[in-house]
Amino acid sequence: MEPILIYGHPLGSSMGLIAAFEWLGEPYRLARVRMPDDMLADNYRRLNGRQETPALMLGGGRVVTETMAIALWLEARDAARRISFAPGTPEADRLHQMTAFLNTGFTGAFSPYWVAMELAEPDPVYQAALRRLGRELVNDRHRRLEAMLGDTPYVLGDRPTLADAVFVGVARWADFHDAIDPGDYPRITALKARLSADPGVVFAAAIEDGEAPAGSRAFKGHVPLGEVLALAA
Ligand SMILES: N[C@@H](CCC(=O)N[C@@H](CS)C(=O)NCC(=O)O)C(=O)O
Repeated sequence: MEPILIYGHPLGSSMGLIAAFEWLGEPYRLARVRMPDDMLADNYRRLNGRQETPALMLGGGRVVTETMAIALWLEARDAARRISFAPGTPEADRLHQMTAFLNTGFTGAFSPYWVAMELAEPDPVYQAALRRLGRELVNDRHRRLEAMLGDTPYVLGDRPTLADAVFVGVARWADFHDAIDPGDYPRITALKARLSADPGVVFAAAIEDGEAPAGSRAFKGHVPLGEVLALAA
């Protein structure tokens, strides 16, 4: 059975993992989750007890959750080293360091914005404070990332890797929340522009938008969420 990536929309971080599957080029399927509605159903806990996306369904009902774990699963299958580096090398260490930073501090900085947006009852004073905190945290993490990036076209060199995949799904949240001035971060802004023109990312974004893009040799189609949940039972 091909692995099935369970991705969330709209604006899910998992969009970057769809691009990673495209870059890897190995057969895969997708299952689409409307956030948060589909994840609130009790049976979704079979896939992820924390009711989050992404998740990866493997043969025999085995499920891998957490972006970092899915990225490592992809790395282990990347024999041709298309999206990763040989284990034990300084490049592999740098990939893990960058991916961890992007999946923790960089992603987590947006939490106050999401809390402000998803509050059950409006509370303008609290929401304004959350947005202020979010802006500070997001800009702090952007400053750090800007300093960590070199003058290479992608996060770690001249080709996209798993670090770019983890970055691209999340980086657009800064624009959605109007959290940054793009001119303050020229390397990040150039990286976002380059990645948004990348064929794998264009494909992933079209899938997320509910389109049926052509041109992928690896993507073998969608599986209804109900069928994936049955596999996990
Ligand atoms: N630590 C998890 C976090 C995943 C996460 O926060 N996913 C978001 C979507 S990007 C989610 O499912 N949020 C719940 C919701 O939207 O209700 C990971 O890295 O996979």
